[in-house]
Amino acid sequence: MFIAGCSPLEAMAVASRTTSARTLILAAIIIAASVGSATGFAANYLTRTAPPSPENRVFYLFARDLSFNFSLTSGGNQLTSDYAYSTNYIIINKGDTLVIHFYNPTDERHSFTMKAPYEGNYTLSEGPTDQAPTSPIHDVTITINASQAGTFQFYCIFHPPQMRGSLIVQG
Ligand SMILES: [Cu+2]
Repeated sequence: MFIAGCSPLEAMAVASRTTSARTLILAAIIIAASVGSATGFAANYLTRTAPPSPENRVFYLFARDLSFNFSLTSGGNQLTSDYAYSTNYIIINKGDTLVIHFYNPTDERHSFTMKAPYEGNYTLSEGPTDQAPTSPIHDVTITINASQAGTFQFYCIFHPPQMRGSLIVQG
């Protein structure tokens, strides 16, 4: 640092004062931030309301045929089918009982599969096809007691990677 008109000793003193001032300002910012977040935490804790009462939540989920030519996809984004679920997110609260009515109106089989803690694997045969246009549409009712909060994937074992969704259990 060069300060015009100062001896090197005076310049060092000025530099040191500048540093101290900076340190003080920095310390003030850190303290303000800590007090602020502590206050925020306390306010959050004090105003926290009771968790929502458990509810029965009923969802209708469908296997969907998106009807595009998946063989035109390529490279790292290549798909092996054009199937998807009718929704990618199911959001409930911890403590809820989730009832999913899962239908397969498509011409291929599909599954609703989850790993622990909501482990399950439900496969539905294909529904009406061109060859059998009046064959029944299969469905299954899946019940999940949402005892653990978090985000959990559900997926079809036959149509990765895109036939999947997330069950979000808010804690
Ligand atoms: Cu599938």
